[in-house]
Amino acid sequence: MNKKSNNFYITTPIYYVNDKPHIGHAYTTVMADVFARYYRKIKGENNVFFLTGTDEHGNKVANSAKAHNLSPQEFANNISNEYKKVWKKLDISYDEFFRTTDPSHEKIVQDYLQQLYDKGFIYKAKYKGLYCVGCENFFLSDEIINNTCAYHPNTLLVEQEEENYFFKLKDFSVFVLNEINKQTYEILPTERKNEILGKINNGVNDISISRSGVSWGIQLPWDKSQTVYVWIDALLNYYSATKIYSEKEKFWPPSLHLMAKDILWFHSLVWEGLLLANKIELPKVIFAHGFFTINGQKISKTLGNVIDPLVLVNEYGSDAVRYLLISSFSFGNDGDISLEKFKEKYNSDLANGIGNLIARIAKLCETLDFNNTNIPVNNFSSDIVKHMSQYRPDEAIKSVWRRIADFNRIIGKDKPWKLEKNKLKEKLNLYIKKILSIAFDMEPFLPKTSEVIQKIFSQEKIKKPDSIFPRK
Ligand code: ME8
Repeated sequence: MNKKSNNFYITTPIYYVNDKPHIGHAYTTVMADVFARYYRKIKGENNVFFLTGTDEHGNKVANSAKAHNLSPQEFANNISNEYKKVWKKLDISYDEFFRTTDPSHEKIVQDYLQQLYDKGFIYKAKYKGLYCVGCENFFLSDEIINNTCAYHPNTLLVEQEEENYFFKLKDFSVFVLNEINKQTYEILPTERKNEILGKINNGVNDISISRSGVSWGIQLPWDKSQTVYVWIDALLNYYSATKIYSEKEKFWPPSLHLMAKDILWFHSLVWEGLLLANKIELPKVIFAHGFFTINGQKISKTLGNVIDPLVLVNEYGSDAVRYLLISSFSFGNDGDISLEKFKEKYNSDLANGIGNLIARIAKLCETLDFNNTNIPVNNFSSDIVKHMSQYRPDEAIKSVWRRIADFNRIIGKDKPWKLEKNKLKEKLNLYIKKILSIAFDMEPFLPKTSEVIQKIFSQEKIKKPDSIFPRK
């Protein structure tokens, strides 16, 4: 495999289709979109592969389907379409949308596990433990709070005892640890990496890779009475995708797996164990961002505080929602979402910030009947490059907004409307160059606004546009 490859392969988790997407899913997917758009500019359109999709098997999905009186497949079709609809509204530029019920994936999973079985890395054993169907995962006693896991306070753990097939994760954890220490692949942010290292050093158990009591899943090729554990099926999507879609094989290994910290363990150890066992090169970076609450509470259907991204997009527009999500939280840390704060930020940063700046400059140009000869800028400013290379899209967008605030201040100080005509022309040329650079820097974050600004300020006769971000 070519280490110096110019390719960039970025993934989001594939989301469960037990319910419609909420703001947490939107956050990860918008962030992944920012990276994909950024690297398309840096590396070229054809050198980026942005994958998202849906995780459709397992009891969590089967139970929801049943509650809606639909077959799991019908229900999965509906919800995965919901995901596609929301991503379209948020201008998510994914290259492929993966579904684990794709028959080509099912075949790849079966072949993959058969290989591990033939190599002797899979064995049969009895397992008894407390299971959270919300996470589709077993929990150890030190991770349990009031008979629930930390992420699903309304879902009681149930005791399950089954005879399953197990993957020898414990054996491979030593090799994974070695790769982490060699920095062959990175877990970010560093605090998360240290947590994972601590957990591995505390001892790793082998992991069950099949279920006997779950019918909605991929059959194990060597024992048709069992289905593949939904997490194993799901993780393999990242690999399957490079085989299923045409001309994607060159993208292996993944450059960046993005997710929240809730599923980091699966992505930073289990996934690597499965890959090492089949001698497949490991992903480069696993990045886990924080987990969000809404007004201090866990996002939960039962609590009725779920924010539908579509409602937000209808209220503010897609770029505004993207901006609010990207800039409101430090990438990697937990955060709290408040609709009131979103509104304040919308008015101060978008309506008053960029909206005002565009209007002021365009109006000056229009009044002067200015002859514009500027052409769009074609490269990112050094701040953007620095922050993006450090996995800080939040800092990157903040640096753009600092420039916007400074710019508004400078115009106030310059008082260009008082300048004589020739001096004013000089100033406007300078302003336009600056705003075109801001517009280019904005593209990965606010693609529509970026395009609108570039259009306005590349015309020969600049006209003041209708308000881009009307006050709310
Ligand atoms: O775990 N804050 O799917 P899932 C931040 N199917 N991010 C959040 C969030 C919150 N409150 N809630 C959800 C699964 N997310 C598996 C993944 S991948 C091989 C299989 C985002 O639908 C975040 O990215 O429960 C989190 O990791 C993911 O949704 C969990 O999505």
